[in-house]
Amino acid sequence: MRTDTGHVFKLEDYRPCDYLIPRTSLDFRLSPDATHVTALLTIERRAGVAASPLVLDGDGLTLLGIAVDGHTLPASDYEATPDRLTILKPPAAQRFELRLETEIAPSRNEALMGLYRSNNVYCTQCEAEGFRRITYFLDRPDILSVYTVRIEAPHNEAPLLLSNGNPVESGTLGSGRHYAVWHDPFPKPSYLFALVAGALGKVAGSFTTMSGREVELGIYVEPGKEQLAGYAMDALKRSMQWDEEAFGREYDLDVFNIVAVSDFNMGAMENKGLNVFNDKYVLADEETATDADFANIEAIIAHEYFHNWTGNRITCRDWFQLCLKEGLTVYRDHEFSADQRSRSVKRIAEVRTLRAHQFPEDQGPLAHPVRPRRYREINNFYTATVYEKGSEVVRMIRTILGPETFRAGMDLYFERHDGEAATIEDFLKVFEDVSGRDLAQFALWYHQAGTPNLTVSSAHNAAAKEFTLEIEQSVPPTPSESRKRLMHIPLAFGLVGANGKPVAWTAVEGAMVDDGVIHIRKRRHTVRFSGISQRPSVSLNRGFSAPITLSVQQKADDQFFLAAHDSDAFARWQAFNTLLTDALIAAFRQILGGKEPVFAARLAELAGRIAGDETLEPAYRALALSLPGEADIARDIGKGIDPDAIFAAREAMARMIAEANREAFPALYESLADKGPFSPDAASAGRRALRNILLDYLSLLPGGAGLAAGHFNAATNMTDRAAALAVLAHRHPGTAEAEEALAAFEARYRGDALVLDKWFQIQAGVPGAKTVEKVRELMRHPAFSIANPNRVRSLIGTFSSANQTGFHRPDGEGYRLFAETVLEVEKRNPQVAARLATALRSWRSLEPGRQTKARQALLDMAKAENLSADLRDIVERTLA
Ligand code: 0A1
Ligand code: ZN
Repeated sequence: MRTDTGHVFKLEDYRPCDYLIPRTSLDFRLSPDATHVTALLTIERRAGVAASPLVLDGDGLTLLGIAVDGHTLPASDYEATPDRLTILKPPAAQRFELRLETEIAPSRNEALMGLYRSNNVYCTQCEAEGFRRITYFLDRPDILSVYTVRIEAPHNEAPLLLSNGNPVESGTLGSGRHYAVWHDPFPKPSYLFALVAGALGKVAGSFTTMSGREVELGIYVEPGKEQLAGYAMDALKRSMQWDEEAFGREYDLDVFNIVAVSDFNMGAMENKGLNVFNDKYVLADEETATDADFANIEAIIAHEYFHNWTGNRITCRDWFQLCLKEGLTVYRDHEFSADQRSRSVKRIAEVRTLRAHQFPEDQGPLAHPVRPRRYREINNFYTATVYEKGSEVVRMIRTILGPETFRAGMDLYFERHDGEAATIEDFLKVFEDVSGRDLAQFALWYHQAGTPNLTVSSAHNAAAKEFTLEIEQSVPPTPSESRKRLMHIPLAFGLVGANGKPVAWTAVEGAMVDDGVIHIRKRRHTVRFSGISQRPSVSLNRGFSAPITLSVQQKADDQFFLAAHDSDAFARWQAFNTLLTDALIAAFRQILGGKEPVFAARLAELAGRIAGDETLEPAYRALALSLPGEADIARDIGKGIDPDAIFAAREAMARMIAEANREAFPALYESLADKGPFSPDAASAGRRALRNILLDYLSLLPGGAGLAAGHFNAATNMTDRAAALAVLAHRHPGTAEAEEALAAFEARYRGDALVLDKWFQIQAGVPGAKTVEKVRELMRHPAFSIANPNRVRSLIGTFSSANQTGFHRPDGEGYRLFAETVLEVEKRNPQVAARLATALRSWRSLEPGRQTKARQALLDMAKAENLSADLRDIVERTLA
């Protein structure tokens, strides 16, 4: 484990390396406890650079042998530590061959970085800095090398031997051993290196590219699970097709392989030609996966595939540029899913995710720009800001330039930078070049942290037939950036007349208004629309054109009107959601002794109308009916958070909606029952989603537990079964119905770890004080393992990030369990521990009693001995 060196990496310190490694040959003799690695590196001194020591990165390595140009290097000519190899006087020649031998123990690698074993399968994870745990190397993304990899292992232990690129040779050796050689002709950074070896089942497919080349596709899974990989294969083919159509991007190797492993720190990894996946994002059928799982699989398969161009063919110059590949690739996978499913439903889901994960990051101690300028541990920058906000920034470029110019810019990007390690400046430049525009102010979206806010008020002057919008921008201070510059915010909007139709204006002044977008660039804009005789309602940030918060002075009547009539589906959903949030906040304040009006009855009535509106997609109706989450409400309240009061307010609102619609909801619920065989398509999933949210409401009426138990018992797919189980466990905890269903679920899926994760998750999410003890008990369940990231995230991750009343138990017991467990995980897997620890990032918004206890938990973690760089970085920034 790397402990903290305290070193801070800075963007401005970037220097190209004096040396390059144009070719890399690796030879692996696999063995669980002693894998022998021989690396033959062609080292080239960059033209014009004087001879200087060559310093290679390592991490926990032992050097067994070293030779330069075939001659063993005398000990006086180099210095080797576990973390660094320095060749003191490299040969004077421009080029030389360096041969390195190291030995590693994959079976003891619990950090799951570098070469490790998962379920007896050898696999690698090298992003960001895992390659240096395999051999000494210039382990940085601007060192592009052509790799040839030879793998040797006993045939019975590892019948399958995979690496990047195309297979070139394989054969048997004496004493039951065999080998395979792979060659990847595309120069790549070391973080994209991959090796997989073991006994795996294969699902084969093929794809003919737009230029007529056949690509062999393979998805490898645990033997016996092949029938669960069909959906992933289908998603892969659709992704390949879509990237040709939407971006003109064709796949470039003869084979494309995906391997599913059961121990993985993240979702998946885009290694060139050999993607490695968390099996949770590959394996699915109706019996074991929910509709949300199917949608995630489709999105992540696409994401990793799309990286082949955005990330692999064009990679990042340094890790500060991470959003260059991640933000852009998330944007691409969002567009793919929008095209495969319902665009408006997808957009609402994206915005909910952004608000749930990125907004709290931006508003708390871990805030950082989409392109950070500093880091201590790069692993901690795989964040919602880099990924999700990074994607929103790309989307804004498209909004500002229009679809054709955006596409021309992307084409130029691929043409200009193919084979390079590029920067955000390179990316912005292509759009400036194709559009002739200056994007300097826009570039602040990459450089400045914090969520901008727009305050908007409006006025109508009937006599002058003039409608005015007063818009003011502000960007809140964030850690280490107290003064902010003014941003360019593309604000899509509409003026809506009393008939629900758009209102036209004859002239507009005060801001550039173009194609339904107001371009906010100054602190204040007074935007005057002339020729408007009746006061319109204003629909703002349509389609969520900018990742901002809005403070709008608008009458509740206007909001109700937009919630029923806005032609922009996102804005319409937003109007209703804002009303719900406002009412929930008012109720929260009432619970704490205030007196604020709550429009509950009117909202309950509107909820009923939306639920039954046949002109709306069921998936959209389901999203509208799902109340803002407890954390969403807390975020909007901002400070003095008492999660129990928020819970009570939300519960009361749900009951009110259920009561008000007790006549209509049952019939609607009945009418949505699945007819015919299961299909994971978006329309069927939408109907299940609507039916399941109706079940949630109906379960609050008399006889509700029985209804949910019936739903559970009659379920013919995991979506319905898991939804009913959650309703029982969360709405009726401790009842016979809930206990029986939990036991039945456990018995049915005993032995299927991925499905039992849902069982852990549902129980970790049970609201209330008792869940802390339940989580402790579940940590002793035979299916739980502290070494497996999926188990840890299901139980501890859900408890700490999705159970407000349980985790924030007033006596601090939730925090204590959390801190203990994070430290326990940390001994094995610092990355997973650090990510878990971010659950406390909003501790300052809690009411004083909880705040003190949460802070204590952070201090307890901070004072633990030998803290990893990963966890120390998170804990210290959170406390700062
Ligand atoms: N590049 C991957 C995410 C990823 C990052 C780091 C990892 O190391 C444990 C693994 C995966 C993606 O964006 O999908
Ligand atoms: Zn990615």
